[in-house]
Amino acid sequence: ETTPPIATPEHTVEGFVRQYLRELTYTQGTTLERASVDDKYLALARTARAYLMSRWNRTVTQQYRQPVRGVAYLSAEYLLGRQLDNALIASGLEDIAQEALASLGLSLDELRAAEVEPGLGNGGLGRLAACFIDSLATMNIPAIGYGIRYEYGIFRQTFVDGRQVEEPDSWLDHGSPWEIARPEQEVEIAFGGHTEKTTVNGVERTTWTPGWSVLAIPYNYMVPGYLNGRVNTLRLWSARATRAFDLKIFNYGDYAAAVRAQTFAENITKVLYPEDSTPQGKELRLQQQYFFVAASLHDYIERLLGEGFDLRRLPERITFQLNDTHPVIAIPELMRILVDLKGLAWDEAWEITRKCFAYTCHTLLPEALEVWPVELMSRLLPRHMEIIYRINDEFLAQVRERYGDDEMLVRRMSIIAEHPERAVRMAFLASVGTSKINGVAELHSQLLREKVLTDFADLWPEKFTNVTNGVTPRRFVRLSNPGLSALITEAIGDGWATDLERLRELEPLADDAAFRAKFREVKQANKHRLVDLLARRDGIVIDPDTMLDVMVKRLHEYKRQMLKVLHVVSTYDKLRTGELDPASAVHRTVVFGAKAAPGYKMAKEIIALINHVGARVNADPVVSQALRVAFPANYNVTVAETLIPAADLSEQISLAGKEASGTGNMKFALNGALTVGTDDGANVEIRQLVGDDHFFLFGLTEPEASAIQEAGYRPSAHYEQNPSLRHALDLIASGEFSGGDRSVFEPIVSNLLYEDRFMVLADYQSYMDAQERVDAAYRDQDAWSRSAVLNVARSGFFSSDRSMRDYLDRIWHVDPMPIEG
Ligand code: 26Q
Repeated sequence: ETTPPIATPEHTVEGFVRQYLRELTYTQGTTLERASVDDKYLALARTARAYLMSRWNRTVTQQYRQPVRGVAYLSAEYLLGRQLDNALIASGLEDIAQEALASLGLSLDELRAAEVEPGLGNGGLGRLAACFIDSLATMNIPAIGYGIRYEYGIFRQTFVDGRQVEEPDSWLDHGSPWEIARPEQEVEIAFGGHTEKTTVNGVERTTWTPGWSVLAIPYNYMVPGYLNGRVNTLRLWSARATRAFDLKIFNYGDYAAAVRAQTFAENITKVLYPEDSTPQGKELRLQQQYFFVAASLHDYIERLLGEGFDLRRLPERITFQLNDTHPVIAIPELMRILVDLKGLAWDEAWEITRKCFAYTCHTLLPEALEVWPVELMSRLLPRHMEIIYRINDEFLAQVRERYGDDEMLVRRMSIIAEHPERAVRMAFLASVGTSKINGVAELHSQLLREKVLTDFADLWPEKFTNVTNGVTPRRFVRLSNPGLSALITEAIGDGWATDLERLRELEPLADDAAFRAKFREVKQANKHRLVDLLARRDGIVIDPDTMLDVMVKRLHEYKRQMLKVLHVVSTYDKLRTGELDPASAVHRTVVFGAKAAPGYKMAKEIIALINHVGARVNADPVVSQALRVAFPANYNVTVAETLIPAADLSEQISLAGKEASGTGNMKFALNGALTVGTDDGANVEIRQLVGDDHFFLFGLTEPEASAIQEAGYRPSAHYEQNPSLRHALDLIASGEFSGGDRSVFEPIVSNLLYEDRFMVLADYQSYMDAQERVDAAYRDQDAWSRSAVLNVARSGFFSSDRSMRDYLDRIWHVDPMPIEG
């Protein structure tokens, strides 16, 4: 450490005020009187950052070129959410900041609302990565996250006539106080061109002459541990044109055209792809993947390990954790580095490579498995394609050796698919090129072994393991539910936010009427916060004195928002016809939040249907006494933080065997919502932990669903046999929700009647029955809050700290490294 220590601003209101005014004056270049809200927010962000800066430097210094084992998390997505509050709670500054701002006549609430969240992810997978790096920092683990600095994150959703319209998310427009660019640490990334074989001293070598290249510029983000003085790094890469482009500018004559050509390179990190289940095989997407992975491997090996490191020892130092198949091109890239650039023998390089990588799978849907056409891979990454072919040849030789010449099996297991076109199966490459493969919930890991990667699990049973997902209690309880947090601390003391199993100590309090009353007060206050947010943000009016029934997640047929719609429509019908009495029925507000991939037609139709049903329900003077629907546009992490703590009922209703894990389900349970859910993903574990009496289970099990599919599923049979279901579908088909136009929702109805891939109709009655049990349970508010408290007390397992412990024990074998001083 050669830099003289610069004192961190004092941890007092005066210290905070001083630093704040300094930032406002010298960085923002303005005065309190003149400053815009953006100015004031930016100065506040920089103030919080200043408190963390020396801790960040200390952490980085300790990690840099030190011989300790660490982990590098490779993810194409990080759905971080707002940074300000997290920085403040991590450094114990919330109260100080509040007071300091108040003394300047400013409101923390107003300024925090000015932050645009970095939406650099689609949903579950990206948010999981954000939770994991939070836990790693809080647990003092030497870790770095690598990813992509998209200029445009997940699109902003608006509704026009109830239909989704996408708008660009230009999140960097208002300034980016949380990132620090390190242009001097740029990495050049090559694409295209051709390869040549040469023989040097009898040794065959391959050289790759690329056709073009771009620069990867790193931007560092702080990942503060919770109250532990540690700040890890998230390093996101941004694409820039190389100086070769600049040179051409001078030689070319056509200056303007040459400058325009630069934008070609810079397109690589322009936008996050909004598809999250049916990858489109787009060239730019493969460019993004290779771009960030190649930059990250180079950065780790050349900068963090440094000169003179013996790469044969690489597996002793690092595990590269592959978040789904998106970064799997790292496997041939490391082979290229070791063999072509560092001169290691193929076999030795392969052993190192396999030991360095581990792969997490996040899906069970066959259409979600990434494959890249060989034609594309060969054109963009010719050397990597050769390496993949050789990996495949040697792997298939091993298969033949083990099983004999079973050509069916060989074709099944080949990394290269032959139909419908020659393509690289990325999940297979990941299975062959890593030492561990994990699913994200018990059921998912089991189905992975039995249904998706069966042949690989048979060949290498010891490679397969499970790590059930988790969520960070710092953001999803401490920060988002201050009321519940205070109640918990009052009851069991602090420390629970980093040791979430301690919530068990709340169990006896479930039987304490006074505690339950306080719990209900907190829930009610959270509902009022939500009422305010929806009024302010969306102009939506909701009644806090109703059951809050929430389904928030990406829109997918397998997640079955349609099932929830059918429940709403059936209830509407019953209230309208008088079968249900609006005065005595349990009053519900059903809240949806969901974005559809822009090209996913059926998903967008379902969004329109939800909005149209909602409009009809809310406009009906009789029905709306007992049932209302709210669908705020642009559901994101920030909305989740207010919505989840207010919820009474959590909808987790995917067809069994389709949702890998789910993580929203965990956030709701931790905030004291009860779940109505299928036996799917992590719901299984939630139910086991909270107990059957405090969870509303319904629906087919995975084996039952599979058996029906195999025997030939006929959805229309359910329509024919079930009058209530028939009424609901007929009502939708009749034009009731589309101004009498029968054609609008016809595609949805006929899809359900004649295809229904995700068995909505098969689970309809069971779901309706479960909802009746929900109503009955809700009528007894005291019993309901007892269940809610037990949900909180028994959900400590779902902390992402526990997930990290499992990764550490089962996969990474990395030790914590406390920061001294
Ligand atoms: C791939 C190639 C091209 C374009 C896009 C993609 C792509 C992007 C995102 C494919 C998939 C995703 C995201 C998947 C995802 O979020 N999966 C969810 O992961 C969660 C965390 O493990 C689980 O809880 C959910 O069950 C799972 O659906």
